[in-house]
Amino acid sequence: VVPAGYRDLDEQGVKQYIAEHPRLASLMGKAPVESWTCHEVGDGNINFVYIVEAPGSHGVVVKQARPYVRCVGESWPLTLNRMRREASALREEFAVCPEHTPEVYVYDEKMSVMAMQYLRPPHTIARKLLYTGSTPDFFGPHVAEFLAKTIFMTSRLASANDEAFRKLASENANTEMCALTEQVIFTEPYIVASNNRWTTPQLDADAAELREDVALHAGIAALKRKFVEANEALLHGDLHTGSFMLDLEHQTTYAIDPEFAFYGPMGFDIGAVISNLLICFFSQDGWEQVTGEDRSKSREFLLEAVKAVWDGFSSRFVELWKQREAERKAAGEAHVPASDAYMRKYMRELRADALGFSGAKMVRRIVGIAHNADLEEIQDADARAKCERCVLALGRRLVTNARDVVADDDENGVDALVA
Ligand code: ADP
Ligand code: SR1
Ligand code: MG
Ligand code: MG
Ligand code: MG
Repeated sequence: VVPAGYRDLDEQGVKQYIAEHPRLASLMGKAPVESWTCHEVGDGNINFVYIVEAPGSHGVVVKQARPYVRCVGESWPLTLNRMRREASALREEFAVCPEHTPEVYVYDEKMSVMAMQYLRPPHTIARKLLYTGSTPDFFGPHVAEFLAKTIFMTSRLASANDEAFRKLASENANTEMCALTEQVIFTEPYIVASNNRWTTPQLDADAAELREDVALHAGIAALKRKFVEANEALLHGDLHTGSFMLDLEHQTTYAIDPEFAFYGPMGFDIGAVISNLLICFFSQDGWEQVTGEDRSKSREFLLEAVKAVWDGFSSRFVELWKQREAERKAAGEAHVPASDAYMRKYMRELRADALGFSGAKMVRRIVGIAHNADLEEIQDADARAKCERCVLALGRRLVTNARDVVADDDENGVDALVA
């Protein structure tokens, strides 16, 4: 339902909108409106994003959700409620992890608009930096910190009481956006669906095999069940490498775009990041062929980043958990303490969940509606398909068998994932 008073903004309309909102206008400094510039920069699948700048000011980013999916058009209507969910999630993330979250200035329900901190150049979306050969060592540790803080601090493990937690989980269900994820990640890649696409004819047989693979179907059903039924923490919900902006010069990392935020299984966000790093890893063969460059440093970096994300996440998460347990004890709460053995078991299960979800996210990026530029930009279809087949093979292995992969990984490290 489109609220009364809603209108689509264009570049002129955005400038006028800012001028009419004192909080936003004050961020534009003293330069007159006529000297402001506004550019639509949305390169994502779903929304419209405008950067507004004025001489001598920090500028503002304005994001508007229109009542449909941008990359498809008006034939795919989509809830405007997503902008409320995004603003609310950014505020939650900012409260616990301001160093990796842009500040929200204004959320406007009627216009389905959010104004936020402009992450100025040299901030750049991580995806292209990574697949073109950058190796920012700070990225993995920053992502680990973001994941540990946002996941732990919004989980029941940190919550004051179970009743408050249940209330938050139901208020932040984001059902329509979750339904989209259920459709495009957990269902369509495994059936005949008009949204699906893949590198054809090279992967025609591979896509057909996915539709007949009973073990794979059992694996994705178990993951979908967890996605729908688990309410473990407030998740970002769409944490691919296009949702991180990096400044290589000042070594900063920000997570943007949590419009899919919901209370779900912790492994879903962790798996999203890991899958995107692994997709980038597998794309490097293709890029090597296209550019003639040696990408062994990138491959090494990407595997190290996967390790840094998991190891950094799990050690920080356990540290936060132990602090919280100590607080509960000091406060004399009626609480059964979590033992080290229980924490170890919890983290092992979480790792298997993360790897399972990362497999689902790998499969969807090869045969579903939304693909990754890491692979999509490789123009030579044979070279691309060769990389994509590796992504599919690992995705399948992780969806069907993440628990065994975790055991193997314990012995042989992260290299075992891509062997
Ligand atoms: P969508 O929901 O459509 O995927 P995103 O939130 O990912 O939209 O934004 C699309 C693009 O807009 C990003 O890839 C990035 O280039 C730019 N962008 C978004 N937020 C900011 C920001 N706070 N500062 C600078 N650029 C941004
Ligand atoms: C219509 S599917 C679009 C995809 O883009 C978003 O960023 C999410 O990943 C979603 O699945
Ligand atoms: Mg996006
Ligand atoms: Mg988005
Ligand atoms: Mg593709």
